[in-house]
Amino acid sequence: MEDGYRLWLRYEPVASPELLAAYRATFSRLVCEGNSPTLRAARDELTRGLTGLLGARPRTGAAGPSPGESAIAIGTPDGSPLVAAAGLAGPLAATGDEGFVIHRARVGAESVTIVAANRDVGVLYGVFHLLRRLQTETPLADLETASAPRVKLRMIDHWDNLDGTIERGYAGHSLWDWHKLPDYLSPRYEDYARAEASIGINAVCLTNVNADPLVLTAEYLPKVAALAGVFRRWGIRVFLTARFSAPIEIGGLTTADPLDRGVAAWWRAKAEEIYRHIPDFGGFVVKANSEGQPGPQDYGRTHADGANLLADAVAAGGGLVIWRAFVYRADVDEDRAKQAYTELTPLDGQFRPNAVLQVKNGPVDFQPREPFHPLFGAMSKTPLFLEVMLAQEYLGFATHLVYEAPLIKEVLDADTFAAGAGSTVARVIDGSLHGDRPTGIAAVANTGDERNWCGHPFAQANWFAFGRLAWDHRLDPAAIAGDWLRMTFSNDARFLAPATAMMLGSREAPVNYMTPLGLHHLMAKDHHYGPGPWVAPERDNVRADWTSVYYHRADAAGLGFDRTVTGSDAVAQYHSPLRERFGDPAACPEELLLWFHHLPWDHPMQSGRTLWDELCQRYDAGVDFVCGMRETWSDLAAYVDLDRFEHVAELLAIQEKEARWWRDACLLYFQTFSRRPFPADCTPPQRSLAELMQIRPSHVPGI
Ligand code: GCW
Repeated sequence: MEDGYRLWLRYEPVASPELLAAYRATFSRLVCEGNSPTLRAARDELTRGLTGLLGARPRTGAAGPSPGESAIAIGTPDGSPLVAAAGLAGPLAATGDEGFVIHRARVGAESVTIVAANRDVGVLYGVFHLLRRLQTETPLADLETASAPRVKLRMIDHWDNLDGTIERGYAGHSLWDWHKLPDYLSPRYEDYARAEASIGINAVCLTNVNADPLVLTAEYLPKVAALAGVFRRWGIRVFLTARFSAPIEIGGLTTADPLDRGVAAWWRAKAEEIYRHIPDFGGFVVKANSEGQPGPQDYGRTHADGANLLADAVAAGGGLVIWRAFVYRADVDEDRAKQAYTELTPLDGQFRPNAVLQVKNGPVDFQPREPFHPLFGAMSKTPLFLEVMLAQEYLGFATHLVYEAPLIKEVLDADTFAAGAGSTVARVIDGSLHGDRPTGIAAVANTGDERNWCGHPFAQANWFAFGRLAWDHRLDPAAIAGDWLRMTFSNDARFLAPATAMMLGSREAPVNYMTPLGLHHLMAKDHHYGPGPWVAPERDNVRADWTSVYYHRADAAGLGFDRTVTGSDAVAQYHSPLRERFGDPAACPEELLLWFHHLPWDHPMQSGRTLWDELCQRYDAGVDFVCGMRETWSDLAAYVDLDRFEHVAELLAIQEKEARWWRDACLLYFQTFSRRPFPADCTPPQRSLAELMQIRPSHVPGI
């Protein structure tokens, strides 16, 4: 049964007879000189992959080639005489610690494909790269390459709780079986690590940022060490979340004040204890003074004081502190979209070299579309990591097919203008704009213990695409989708063209059926599943910046959040020419219009329609796209196994139902302010607003 467990590492037999013959002749013998755990992992993966793809296990050992056959050799110049003799010092010099070179050469009388790297982990990445190229039916002539990652830390953040639940997890329970660790190591840990390594992920934070200090205790550290022990040979370092008040909760201190000597000593001792268990421990990820989490401000200190306290503790072990920039306060009346910038920019230059700020793609919270976070243009002296979310908290959970690579790419390519044109977010995070520093990108995981890892078969594509973009942010989302589809389903061109088009349009669809034209944060309270544009502070007894009315500001006059100089002036947090562009309704990109402006219902849009009519049209377009995806998918039955075909088809049916739910709820609600009829070409909602407001699903996952 095709249950999706194998992800994109299926290694099904090569379908093209010509390519199969060519590959068989080229990769008939496998030479792996050297014997580290990582090299063995690379060798075993290559054996497994070639065996599946070519239908025959490659021969190993030193025996010479049979006529017409040739070898594949993997290794480093230090560990492999064959690789050392291949004369690859030049190209290898540019590939650093993790990159690799794939080169076809004659060694003596033999023709050899060489996967070479400076370090074993680079060999591992080279092997996965080569296998991907074979899985996607690449001609032999195109296999040569040299590649190196553009950022140093490529990280997956799990929001997994120690009780096995996952905050914002929609694919089952946590993969980490804390109860049975460290004695029982589920085989799934290894499969997880393989999957991460196959896309270049080299860091994993195991625990939720809403952190439980228990994970830092003597009871749990051996469990963490056991997972780190599995992950290590796959090039993955483990991080943990640190609850800022841990010195009180598990240390017996009376304070967690970052400037208190006893507190600093406690964190140093704790870090030493962790390093005794996990010598390559990556460091701490911290959410502090945000959404009720404790932090340095509880003691009148700054975020820099807090980050530096922990950075000093892990410095001796070579660790990092990843301090999240997702900070905003309940007791402050400033536009939430502005608060992180207001809070953190004065601290630029005050962080230790091993402290970094991790910034979400947008200034509010992983919405279907946001402008890029203004902090990316404003902290030139502080290393910034980008944080994106693979779990679809605001993108329909695991029932909606949404390919997120275009969203991630949109923020990477966004120009901050911090040092003139071309100062893209990608160049801020890869260190090329502001100089050498820790560089990184992180994603909130979308995995769980469901058999197919991610819940929706197509959600695997987001995990895959994130890894690929983390390795090289210049990659094209279409090319990544193509690779994933080929590896996951089929190399058949008749399948690939429509399936790729479906994926590429699938991000704009939820933007349209949930929050078009720059609207944001219209979801239901708490669980965030389904629409809730009516959520309001008094009505729902919740703080203002957790409501929808705070963000959409609908009234009889119009719709949208005025963030220009006449409103919250959030535009001032962007450099020229962006602040002028965003600040002028005539120049502001329409997809961000209502993020920055409150506009009359009859505001003229580029299409010639009024704002109200355009809003209706966008909501409709979102639903229409989902209907189109259902048609496309049903035409592709011939290329997909029945299990996955039906699974996706049924989920698409749910998505259509939910897209209509979103559209109808939002339009009927906004109509109470616009007091305008639905345009003639808009499908009228079937249910009343009152009925839609009654929908209150129980036991929604992921809270
Ligand atoms: O998106 C919000 C989520 C919270 C999450 C928070 C964060 C882990 O609703 O569940 O908390 O972001 O990023 O810290």
